[in-house]
Amino acid sequence: MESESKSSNLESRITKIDSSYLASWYNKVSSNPVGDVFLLDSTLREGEQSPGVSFTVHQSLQIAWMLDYFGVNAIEISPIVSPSHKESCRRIVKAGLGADIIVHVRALPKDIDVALDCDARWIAMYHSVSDIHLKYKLRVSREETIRRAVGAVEYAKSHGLRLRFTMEDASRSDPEFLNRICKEVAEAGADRIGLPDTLGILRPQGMYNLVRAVREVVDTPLDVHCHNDLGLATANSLAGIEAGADQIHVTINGLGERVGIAPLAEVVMALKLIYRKKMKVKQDLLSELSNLIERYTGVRTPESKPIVGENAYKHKAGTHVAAIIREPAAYELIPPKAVGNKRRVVFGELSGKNSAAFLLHILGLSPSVEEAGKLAQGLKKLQCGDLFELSLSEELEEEVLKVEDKL
Ligand code: HCA
Ligand code: CU
Repeated sequence: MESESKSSNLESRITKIDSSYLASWYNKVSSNPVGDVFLLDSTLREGEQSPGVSFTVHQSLQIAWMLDYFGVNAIEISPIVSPSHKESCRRIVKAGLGADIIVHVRALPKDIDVALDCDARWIAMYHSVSDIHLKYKLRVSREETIRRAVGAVEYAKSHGLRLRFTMEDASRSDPEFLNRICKEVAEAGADRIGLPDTLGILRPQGMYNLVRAVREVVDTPLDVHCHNDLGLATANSLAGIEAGADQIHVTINGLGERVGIAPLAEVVMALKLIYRKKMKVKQDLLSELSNLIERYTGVRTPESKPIVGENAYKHKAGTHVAAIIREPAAYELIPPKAVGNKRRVVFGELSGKNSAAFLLHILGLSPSVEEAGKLAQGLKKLQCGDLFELSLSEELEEEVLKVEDKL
C-alpha cells in the first residue's frame, strides 16, 4: 500500500512536469527508444573493484537479495577472485532469486569451468578488443583474440550456458575490428554482446555512435557499461539505450573500478522521469540500498549524490524555502519519500521570513509577518552561516507545509 501511494505521488509529480513545467517539451527528441530497458546490477562484481571495498559471503547474499527484491533484472557476480567469492557465487546462484544471476569470467575455458562449478546458467565473459589492451595487457594479436573469443563462446554454448560476450575497451577499438569480432561471437552463439566504455572516454553522442555501429552488423541484444571518469556515465548509458541497446549496467552508489560506473538510482529515475519507462522496481528502496552499501563498505555516500544523497532534498536559500512551503515541486523534481529520502531545511544566514515562520510554527508559535521577519533578520545578524537543519516527521511536515497561508 505504502509503496503504491508513494509511486502515485511520483506519477502526479510527473504529470505536473508534463502539464505545467514543459520540461518534456524541451526533452523531446526525434527518435525515442522503444521497448523495455533492463537493469543489470554489478555492485557485487564491478562495485567490489572500488578501492577499499570487499564484501563477505553474508553481505554478498544480503545485497543480492535486496537487489532482487528491488527489482533489477540481472545481478552480476565474480567467482574467480577467491574461494570465498566462489562460495558467494554458488550460494547466490542457488538462492532461487527472480533476477538472472550472471557469473562474470574471462573468456577462457578454465574460467568457464569455475562458473559451471557454481551451477551458473548465465555467464558473462570478457576479452579486450582495443589494440592498446591487446598489446600491453594481454600480449595477443587480433587474430588470436578472435580465435579465443569464438572458442570460449563455443565452449560455453556446448555446456548449455547462456552468455554475454563483453568487448572490453570497445570505445578505443578499431571500428572494423569491433564489427568483425561482434559478428563472429554472434555467429558462435552469444546471447548478448556487452559494449563497455571501459575508460569513460566517450561523450553521449559517441556512445550512441558505438552502439549504432554494432547494431548495424548484429541483431544480438546489446548491453552498455559506462565508466564515470569524466562524470558522463549516466548520460552515456542513456545515449546507448537511445541507439538500440536494451540493458544498462549499474551499481549501487555508482561504485566500481576507479570512480565507478552509472549509479542505479540515477539510471532508474532518469528512465522513469525522462524516458517514461514503466519499470517494476521498488524505487522507494533506493535510499535504503545506498545506506546499506555505505554501511557495508565504509565508503561514505557524498552528500551531493543525486537522488540518495543527504543534500538531494535539502533547501537553504530563503527564496527556495518560501517556494517549497507553497509547492514542493517548485524545487523538487521527485518527492523525497518516493525514493526513500528525506526533505530537510537549513536555517541560518540565508533564511528569509518564510523559513523563519516555518521554524516558529514547528516550535508551536503562530508568528505575524513582522515577527517572522525579525527572526530572519536576527539569524542574519549572527553572521554564523548555517546554524542547523531539520528534517521533519511526515505529520509535522504536513502541518507546517502550508505555513504561508497562515501568515
Ligand atoms: C573489467 C572490465 C569491465 C568489463 C565490463 C563488462 C569494463 O573490469 O573486467 O563485462 O561488461 O569496464 O570493460 O568492467
Ligand atoms: Cu567496468
